Amino acid sequence: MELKGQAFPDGFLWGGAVAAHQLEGGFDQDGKGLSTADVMTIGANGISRKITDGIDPNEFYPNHNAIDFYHRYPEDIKLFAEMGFKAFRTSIAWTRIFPNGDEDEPNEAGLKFYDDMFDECLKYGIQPVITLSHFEMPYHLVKKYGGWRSRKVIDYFVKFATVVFKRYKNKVKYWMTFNEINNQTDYESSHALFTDSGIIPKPGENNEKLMYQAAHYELVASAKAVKIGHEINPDFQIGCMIAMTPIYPLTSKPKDVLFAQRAMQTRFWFADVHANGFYPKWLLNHFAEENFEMDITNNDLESLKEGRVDYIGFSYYMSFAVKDTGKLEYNESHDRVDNPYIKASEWGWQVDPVGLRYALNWFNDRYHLPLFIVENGLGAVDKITSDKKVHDDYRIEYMNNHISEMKKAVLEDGVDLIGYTPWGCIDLVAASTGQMSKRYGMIYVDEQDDGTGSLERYRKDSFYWFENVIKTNGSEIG
Ligand code: P53
Repeated sequence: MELKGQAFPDGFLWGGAVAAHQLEGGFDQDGKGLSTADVMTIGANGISRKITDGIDPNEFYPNHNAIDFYHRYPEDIKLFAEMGFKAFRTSIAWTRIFPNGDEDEPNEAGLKFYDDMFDECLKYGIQPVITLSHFEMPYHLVKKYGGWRSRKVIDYFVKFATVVFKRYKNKVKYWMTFNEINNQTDYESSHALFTDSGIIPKPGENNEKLMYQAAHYELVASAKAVKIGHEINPDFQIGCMIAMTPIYPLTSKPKDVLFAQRAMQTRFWFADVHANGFYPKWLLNHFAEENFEMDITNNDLESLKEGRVDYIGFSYYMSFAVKDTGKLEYNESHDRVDNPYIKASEWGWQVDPVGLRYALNWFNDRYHLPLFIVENGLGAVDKITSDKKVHDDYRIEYMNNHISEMKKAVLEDGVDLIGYTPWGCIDLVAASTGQMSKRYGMIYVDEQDDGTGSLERYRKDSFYWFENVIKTNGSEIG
């Protein structure tokens, strides 16, 4: 099929994506409480961020001020409107609404901030697309309850969700519950359990068991929120958010293929529970095999059934590969191998546009639900010229190649895709490293890793390129 000249379906949601803690700053403004993102220091390429016990005055915390979207959002949203955005994905910082997480009443100043910011989007016809928990939760819930170790946190989350669903029921249609809930599959990494679940494992604890229990509570909380959301506004579309990294077998050796299949099951069972409303049997068998005494009640199983998601939101940056290890259990922190057919980014992320078409078809075949690409992009070092230009042809190439594969999935394969919101449409603080220099944006922000800089915004070459993609509804992409 000749793709050039054909447009995406009418109403396709082109836009951009960010998360509250990575761009807002204002970490202690207007009653906001401390969040898990506020106790993570800066790292570097290959060097993990530290998680400190509260705030250490000798450390630098890049999320505290981030890019100051909290005060500059009118200017930034104006730039998004100039690019032609139809949708803007961000998250609500739980700690602006419930500073400690366990209060009875929400913080009005925090609610007002999102009211005003959403109005600013709607003024330009930009739909806010909202994640409820994007890699952050009140730090108080971590200190008092151990984060998502505790079943109690389900109620606090559901309360938070209910308050914001009611407040914004006429301003927001598309919601997601937990960002990249499946990132914690990498439970041995230094902070996947903390960013997803507010958990700091103690020496001798079984991280895998911790991960499964926390994920279970989150899935129940998500399902309860979905059910309540639909009662508040039946038009709500409430999705999950999965970090999609296809996992390929390194060769066609049957044991490589079988292992890759189990690796996919291990990384994506979260989506099964979100979409199907029940646990896959292989996983229940695994819990029994490992003697994980999981706290899963009959009421929980009922909730999971009643709160199935409306769509699958997912991020797509890269693919993985694996080969037979002589056992079937996949350990994400150890079992990945380099794919010889793929080049990696400067940060070691294996860039694979074809994998996006594969991912779209995989989700479509498995769940038969609408899909929404809510993150995609290239983290790269940008150079700004003396006349304030950024010639980011590498970013344009990355996006062009991904949109081209996405177009094939939609127009040739018939995948039902709601929209495409590339990550970090404006430069912001990287989640994994805390760096500003790992830039994704189409808008350059003058800020360095140490927080210095004027915070001025500049349009990159990719800004004008994406503006044209949106204006032509993708019809010039081949
Ligand atoms: P940064 C790992 C793998 C795939 C996506 O990531 C990931 C991560 C965690 O870093 O996170 C998502 O900023 C996440 C965003 C994040 C973005 O990808 O580490 O939802 O918050 O910023 C890019 O380069």
